[in-house]
Formats: sequence, structure tokens, C-alpha cells
Amino acid sequence: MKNQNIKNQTKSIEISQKILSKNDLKANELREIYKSDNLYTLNFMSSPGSGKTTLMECFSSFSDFKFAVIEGDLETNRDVERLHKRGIKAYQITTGDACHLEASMIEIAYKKLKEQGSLEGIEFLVIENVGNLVCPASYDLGANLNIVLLSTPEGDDKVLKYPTMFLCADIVVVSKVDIMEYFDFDIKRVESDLKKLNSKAKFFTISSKYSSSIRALVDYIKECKDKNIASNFRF
Ligand SMILES: Nc1nc2c(ncn2[C@@H]2O[C@H](COP(=O)(O)OP(=O)(O)O)[C@@H](O)[C@H]2O)c(=O)[nH]1
Ligand SMILES: [Mg+2]
Repeated sequence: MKNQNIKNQTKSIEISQKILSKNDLKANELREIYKSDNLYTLNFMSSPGSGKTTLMECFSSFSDFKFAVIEGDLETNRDVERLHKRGIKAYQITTGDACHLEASMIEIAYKKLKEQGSLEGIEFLVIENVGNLVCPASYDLGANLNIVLLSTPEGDDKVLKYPTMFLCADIVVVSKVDIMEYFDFDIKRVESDLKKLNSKAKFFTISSKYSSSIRALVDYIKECKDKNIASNFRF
């Protein structure tokens, strides 16, 4: 009888806290490092060829946007060579067969950039993730903003086909709008899909041919830094 009473008084408590993975823990450490070094960090993700490196080349024409880059590719130093040609400080990570960057890789690259003095006078750390619309969305890099590019040749149906990627975006950028008409790309469809999936994401359209479109994106990123906005999304 006594035991029965105790049983009735026992309450069950549901614990639904996320168990942090090794990568999550490292990403939390990186967040603190960026903060103490006063660097605002952007994680650019997209398919290969959607225009990430080109966008970084375009950034270099704005003297009020001081940035260094960590490049992620499966193989080759080609992107870093392109950036160095423009005078951009950059460090290349080659992942071999890993289809995404992980926080531990960023930690190593960050140390190298720092040792080289490449972070002096820099306000923004720009990460170009490995080109892939799937895997990078599962790895927190501690960035302040996660920015996803979708180029017009890829098609206007991708937001709902790759929801994990677009869910983790603070900013979605449709790139290559100068050639949009050749691909029957419907911007309204992308905007409407994004509203349904992730209404908090800010939406931009850009082309490397239209400097004012890049300027608008840079201004918004600078505004986020000034307001110290942290990513809506935790991976
Ligand atoms: N027409 C057009 N081509 C672009 C634009 N941005 C990038 N490209 C081209 O797209 C190709 C892939 O660009 P890249 O920056 O290397 O893409 P990433 O793989 O995402 O870094 C290159 O040939 C670029 O010249 C754009 O706004 N308009
Ligand atoms: Mg690239």
C-alpha cells in the first residue's frame, strides 16, 4: 500500500535538451573566440558553382568591408589563388572526401590566419563552405550568420527540395540574376517557398555584374554586425 502511494506520487520529467556533439562543442568554443577577437563570421553555403568565390571577389571592391576568408574545397587551392590575386587574405582547407567543413577544421585554419597576421584590421571572417546543398547544413561552425546562395541556373524549385539547408539560413541570396531569363527562373516561387519554410530568413537577389546588388547585401551584413545579430539558427 505504501509502495503504491509512492508510485502514484512519482512524476515523470521529460528531458528534451539537445545532446551536444563534439562538433557543437567546438562550434561553441569558436563563437567565443570570434567574439573575443571582435570578428563577425559568415558561413556561405551553396551548390558548387553558384558564385560564392565570385561574391568574395566582388566584396573586395568595397573598402569599408574588411574581411579574410577560410576556403573549403574537396581538392585544389584554386579558390584561394583567385582570392590572393585580388589581395584578399585567405586560407585554403582541402577536405579530401569530406563534403562539408567542421568546426575543428575552422579552428586550425583560424590559428594559421592569426599566426600569419591575416586577421589584423579585419572585421569579418568569411567562410566558403564546400559546395554542397546537403551536408554543410548539419555542421555548426559558430558563425554569426549562415548565408545560403542559390544561383538561377540551378532552378527555382530548390528551397523545398533541400529544406535542411534553407532552414539553417539567416540570409538566402539568389545569385546570377543577370541570366535569370535563360533559365525561366521564377524569383517569386523561391520567395514564397522560403516564406513557408523559414520566414525569418532575409532574402536578396544579386549579380556579380550589378555592383549595387552586392552593395545592398554588404550593407545588410554590416547592419547585422552593428546590431550584434546572432544566427537565428542552431544546427
Ligand atoms: N552570369 C553570371 N555568372 C556568374 C555570377 N557569379 C558567378 N558567376 C560565374 O559562375 C561560375 C562559378 O562561380 P564561382 O564563384 O567559382 O562559384 P562557387 O563554386 O560557388 O565558388 C564562374 O564561371 C563565375 O564567373 C553572376 O552573378 N552572373
Ligand atoms: Mg568557390
